[in-house]
Amino acid sequence: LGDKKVTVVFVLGGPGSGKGTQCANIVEHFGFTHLSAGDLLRAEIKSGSENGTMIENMIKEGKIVPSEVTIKLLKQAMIKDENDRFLIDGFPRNEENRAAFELVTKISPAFVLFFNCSEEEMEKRLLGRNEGRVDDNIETIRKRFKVFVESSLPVIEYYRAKDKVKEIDAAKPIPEVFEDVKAIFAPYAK
Ligand code: UP5
Ligand code: MG
Repeated sequence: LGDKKVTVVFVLGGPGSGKGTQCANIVEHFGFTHLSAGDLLRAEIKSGSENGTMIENMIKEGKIVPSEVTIKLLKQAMIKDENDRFLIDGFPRNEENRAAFELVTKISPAFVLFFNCSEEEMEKRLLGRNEGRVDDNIETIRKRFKVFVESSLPVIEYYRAKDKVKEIDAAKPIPEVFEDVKAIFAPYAK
Protein backbone atom coordinates (compact mmCIF):
# COMPACT_ATOMS: atom_id res chain seq x y z
CA LEU A 1 0.00 0.00 0.00
CA GLY A 2 2.88 2.34 -0.61
CA ASP A 3 3.82 4.30 2.53
CA LYS A 4 0.65 3.50 4.41
CA LYS A 5 1.26 1.31 7.48
CA VAL A 6 -1.82 -0.66 8.44
CA THR A 7 -3.05 -3.09 11.07
CA VAL A 8 -5.09 -5.91 9.56
CA VAL A 9 -7.16 -8.55 11.33
CA PHE A 10 -8.52 -11.40 9.23
CA VAL A 11 -12.00 -12.40 10.40
CA LEU A 12 -12.68 -15.98 9.35
CA GLY A 13 -15.31 -18.62 10.04
CA GLY A 14 -17.87 -20.64 8.14
CA PRO A 15 -20.83 -19.20 6.25
CA GLY A 16 -23.25 -17.81 8.81
CA SER A 17 -20.82 -18.00 11.73
CA GLY A 18 -21.49 -14.31 12.47
CA LYS A 19 -18.48 -12.55 10.92
CA GLY A 20 -20.44 -9.59 9.57
CA THR A 21 -22.53 -9.21 12.71
CA GLN A 22 -19.52 -9.09 15.03
CA CYS A 23 -17.47 -6.89 12.68
CA ALA A 24 -20.18 -4.25 12.98
CA ASN A 25 -19.75 -4.39 16.77
CA ILE A 26 -15.96 -4.15 16.50
CA VAL A 27 -16.25 -1.11 14.23
CA GLU A 28 -18.47 0.61 16.75
CA HIS A 29 -16.31 -0.14 19.80
CA PHE A 30 -12.76 -0.20 18.47
CA GLY A 31 -12.77 2.07 15.42
CA PHE A 32 -11.68 -0.42 12.80
CA THR A 33 -12.90 -0.21 9.21
CA HIS A 34 -14.85 -3.30 8.15
CA LEU A 35 -14.02 -4.71 4.72
CA SER A 36 -16.16 -7.72 3.85
CA ALA A 37 -14.68 -9.39 0.79
CA GLY A 38 -18.11 -10.82 -0.02
CA ASP A 39 -19.75 -7.37 0.23
CA LEU A 40 -17.06 -5.88 -2.04
CA LEU A 41 -17.68 -8.63 -4.60
CA ARG A 42 -21.46 -8.14 -4.43
CA ALA A 43 -20.96 -4.39 -4.93
CA GLU A 44 -18.80 -5.19 -7.96
CA ILE A 45 -21.67 -7.23 -9.45
CA LYS A 46 -24.11 -4.36 -8.86
CA SER A 47 -21.77 -1.78 -10.39
CA GLY A 48 -22.04 -3.59 -13.72
CA SER A 49 -18.29 -4.26 -13.93
CA GLU A 50 -17.00 -6.52 -16.69
CA ASN A 51 -16.27 -9.21 -14.08
CA GLY A 52 -19.78 -8.99 -12.63
CA THR A 53 -21.29 -11.98 -14.36
CA MET A 54 -18.30 -14.18 -13.57
CA ILE A 55 -18.40 -13.14 -9.89
CA GLU A 56 -22.14 -13.72 -9.63
CA ASN A 57 -21.87 -17.19 -11.14
CA MET A 58 -19.10 -18.13 -8.71
CA ILE A 59 -21.06 -16.85 -5.69
CA LYS A 60 -24.14 -18.80 -6.79
CA GLU A 61 -21.98 -21.93 -6.84
CA GLY A 62 -20.21 -21.11 -3.57
CA LYS A 63 -16.88 -21.05 -5.41
CA ILE A 64 -13.93 -18.82 -4.59
CA VAL A 65 -13.47 -15.88 -6.96
CA PRO A 66 -9.94 -15.56 -8.44
CA SER A 67 -7.55 -13.85 -6.03
CA GLU A 68 -6.59 -11.00 -8.28
CA VAL A 69 -10.20 -9.76 -8.41
CA THR A 70 -10.72 -9.84 -4.64
CA ILE A 71 -7.29 -8.49 -3.77
CA LYS A 72 -7.69 -5.55 -6.13
CA LEU A 73 -10.97 -4.61 -4.40
CA LEU A 74 -9.48 -4.99 -0.91
CA LYS A 75 -6.39 -3.00 -1.81
CA GLN A 76 -8.41 -0.16 -3.36
CA ALA A 77 -10.64 -0.01 -0.29
CA MET A 78 -7.67 0.17 2.09
CA ILE A 79 -5.96 2.91 0.07
CA LYS A 80 -9.14 4.95 -0.17
CA ASP A 81 -9.93 4.83 3.57
CA GLU A 82 -8.05 7.15 5.96
CA ASN A 83 -8.20 4.57 8.71
CA ASP A 84 -5.12 2.45 9.36
CA ARG A 85 -6.96 -0.47 11.05
CA PHE A 86 -8.94 -2.91 9.00
CA LEU A 87 -11.05 -5.98 9.62
CA ILE A 88 -10.86 -8.13 6.52
CA ASP A 89 -13.94 -10.35 6.75
CA GLY A 90 -14.23 -13.59 4.77
CA PHE A 91 -10.78 -13.45 3.18
CA PRO A 92 -8.39 -15.25 2.62
CA ARG A 93 -10.53 -18.28 1.76
CA ASN A 94 -7.84 -20.56 0.39
CA GLU A 95 -4.11 -20.97 0.38
CA GLU A 96 -3.78 -19.17 -2.93
CA ASN A 97 -5.75 -16.14 -1.63
CA ARG A 98 -3.47 -16.03 1.39
CA ALA A 99 -0.18 -16.25 -0.47
CA ALA A 100 -1.22 -13.79 -3.19
CA PHE A 101 -2.45 -11.19 -0.67
CA GLU A 102 0.83 -11.37 1.22
CA LEU A 103 2.85 -11.09 -1.96
CA VAL A 104 0.87 -8.19 -3.42
CA THR A 105 0.29 -6.11 -0.28
CA LYS A 106 3.24 -7.19 1.91
CA ILE A 107 0.73 -7.22 4.76
CA SER A 108 0.56 -10.00 7.31
CA PRO A 109 -2.31 -9.96 9.77
CA ALA A 110 -1.88 -8.94 13.41
CA PHE A 111 -4.01 -11.97 14.18
CA VAL A 112 -6.85 -14.07 12.81
CA LEU A 113 -10.21 -14.01 14.54
CA PHE A 114 -11.85 -17.38 13.98
CA PHE A 115 -15.56 -17.84 14.63
CA ASN A 116 -16.11 -21.52 15.26
CA CYS A 117 -19.68 -22.75 14.85
CA SER A 118 -21.42 -26.02 13.95
CA GLU A 119 -22.82 -26.46 10.45
CA GLU A 120 -26.22 -27.22 11.94
CA GLU A 121 -26.35 -23.81 13.64
CA MET A 122 -24.90 -21.94 10.63
CA GLU A 123 -27.42 -23.57 8.28
CA LYS A 124 -30.28 -22.49 10.52
CA ARG A 125 -28.99 -18.90 10.56
CA LEU A 126 -28.46 -18.68 6.80
CA LEU A 127 -31.87 -20.09 5.98
CA GLY A 128 -33.40 -17.58 8.40
CA ARG A 129 -31.48 -14.54 7.15
CA ASN A 130 -33.88 -13.50 4.39
CA GLU A 131 -31.75 -10.80 2.81
CA GLY A 132 -32.26 -12.13 -0.67
CA ARG A 133 -28.71 -13.39 -1.11
CA VAL A 134 -28.42 -15.65 -4.16
CA ASP A 135 -26.32 -18.10 -2.11
CA ASP A 136 -28.70 -18.50 0.84
CA ASN A 137 -30.46 -21.61 -0.47
CA ILE A 138 -29.85 -25.09 0.82
CA GLU A 139 -28.02 -26.34 -2.32
CA THR A 140 -25.54 -23.45 -2.32
CA ILE A 141 -25.20 -23.50 1.47
CA ARG A 142 -24.02 -27.15 1.30
CA LYS A 143 -21.46 -26.19 -1.37
CA ARG A 144 -20.25 -23.26 0.76
CA PHE A 145 -19.77 -25.58 3.75
CA LYS A 146 -17.76 -28.00 1.61
CA VAL A 147 -15.52 -25.25 0.23
CA PHE A 148 -15.04 -23.88 3.76
CA VAL A 149 -13.88 -27.25 5.10
CA GLU A 150 -11.72 -28.16 2.13
CA SER A 151 -10.16 -24.78 1.26
CA SER A 152 -10.65 -22.27 4.08
CA LEU A 153 -9.96 -24.36 7.20
CA PRO A 154 -6.41 -25.06 5.95
CA VAL A 155 -5.78 -21.29 5.97
CA ILE A 156 -6.85 -21.16 9.61
CA GLU A 157 -4.53 -24.10 10.35
CA TYR A 158 -1.69 -22.26 8.60
CA TYR A 159 -2.10 -19.31 10.96
CA ARG A 160 -2.69 -21.54 13.96
CA ALA A 161 0.75 -23.06 13.38
CA LYS A 162 2.09 -19.49 13.59
CA ASP A 163 0.17 -18.95 16.83
CA LYS A 164 -1.90 -16.18 15.24
CA VAL A 165 -5.41 -17.60 15.65
CA LYS A 166 -7.81 -16.32 18.30
CA GLU A 167 -10.74 -18.70 18.30
CA ILE A 168 -14.20 -17.86 19.53
CA ASP A 169 -17.17 -20.07 20.29
CA ALA A 170 -19.58 -18.47 17.80
CA ALA A 171 -22.55 -20.69 18.61
CA LYS A 172 -23.48 -18.56 21.61
CA PRO A 173 -25.95 -15.65 21.45
CA ILE A 174 -24.69 -12.47 19.73
CA PRO A 175 -24.01 -10.43 22.93
CA GLU A 176 -22.08 -13.30 24.52
CA VAL A 177 -19.95 -13.76 21.42
CA PHE A 178 -19.21 -10.04 21.51
CA GLU A 179 -18.05 -10.26 25.14
CA ASP A 180 -15.39 -12.73 24.00
CA VAL A 181 -14.53 -10.56 21.00
CA LYS A 182 -14.13 -7.51 23.25
CA ALA A 183 -11.62 -9.31 25.44
CA ILE A 184 -9.52 -10.10 22.38
CA PHE A 185 -9.62 -6.51 21.08
CA ALA A 186 -8.91 -4.91 24.48
CA PRO A 187 -5.27 -4.15 23.53
CA TYR A 188 -6.63 -2.18 20.53
CA ALA A 189 -8.88 0.13 22.56
CA LYS A 190 -8.40 3.73 21.49
N1 UP5 B 1 -26.44 -14.35 13.55
C1 UP5 B 1 -25.17 -13.88 13.61
N2 UP5 B 1 -24.60 -14.21 14.78
C2 UP5 B 1 -25.53 -14.93 15.47
C3 UP5 B 1 -25.52 -15.55 16.77
N3 UP5 B 1 -24.44 -15.51 17.57
N4 UP5 B 1 -26.62 -16.22 17.15
C4 UP5 B 1 -27.74 -16.28 16.34
N5 UP5 B 1 -27.81 -15.69 15.11
C5 UP5 B 1 -26.70 -15.02 14.69
O1 UP5 B 1 -24.81 -13.80 10.27
C6 UP5 B 1 -25.65 -14.67 9.54
C7 UP5 B 1 -27.05 -14.66 10.15
O2 UP5 B 1 -26.98 -15.20 11.46
C8 UP5 B 1 -27.65 -13.26 10.28
O3 UP5 B 1 -29.02 -13.34 10.07
C9 UP5 B 1 -27.33 -12.88 11.73
O4 UP5 B 1 -28.27 -11.99 12.27
C10 UP5 B 1 -27.38 -14.23 12.42
P1 UP5 B 1 -23.65 -12.96 9.56
O5 UP5 B 1 -23.05 -12.07 10.58
O6 UP5 B 1 -24.14 -12.38 8.30
O7 UP5 B 1 -22.63 -14.17 9.25
P2 UP5 B 1 -21.40 -14.23 8.26
O8 UP5 B 1 -20.38 -15.11 8.90
O9 UP5 B 1 -20.97 -12.88 7.85
O10 UP5 B 1 -22.10 -15.02 7.05
P3 UP5 B 1 -21.91 -14.87 5.48
O11 UP5 B 1 -23.04 -15.61 4.87
O12 UP5 B 1 -21.68 -13.46 5.09
O13 UP5 B 1 -20.55 -15.69 5.31
P4 UP5 B 1 -19.90 -16.21 4.01
O14 UP5 B 1 -18.49 -16.41 4.39
O15 UP5 B 1 -20.60 -17.37 3.46
O16 UP5 B 1 -20.19 -15.04 2.96
P5 UP5 B 1 -19.25 -13.96 2.25
O17 UP5 B 1 -20.11 -12.81 1.96
O18 UP5 B 1 -18.01 -13.79 3.00
O19 UP5 B 1 -18.92 -14.72 0.88
C11 UP5 B 1 -19.95 -15.06 -0.02
C12 UP5 B 1 -19.37 -15.67 -1.27
O20 UP5 B 1 -18.55 -14.74 -1.93
C13 UP5 B 1 -18.46 -16.89 -1.06
O21 UP5 B 1 -19.18 -18.09 -0.93
C14 UP5 B 1 -17.62 -16.87 -2.34
O22 UP5 B 1 -18.37 -17.38 -3.42
C15 UP5 B 1 -17.45 -15.36 -2.55
N6 UP5 B 1 -16.19 -14.86 -1.96
C16 UP5 B 1 -15.02 -15.10 -2.65
O23 UP5 B 1 -15.01 -15.74 -3.71
N7 UP5 B 1 -13.85 -14.61 -2.16
C17 UP5 B 1 -13.79 -13.91 -1.00
O24 UP5 B 1 -12.68 -13.49 -0.60
C18 UP5 B 1 -14.99 -13.66 -0.28
C19 UP5 B 1 -16.18 -14.16 -0.80
MG1 MG C 1 -20.81 -11.86 5.97
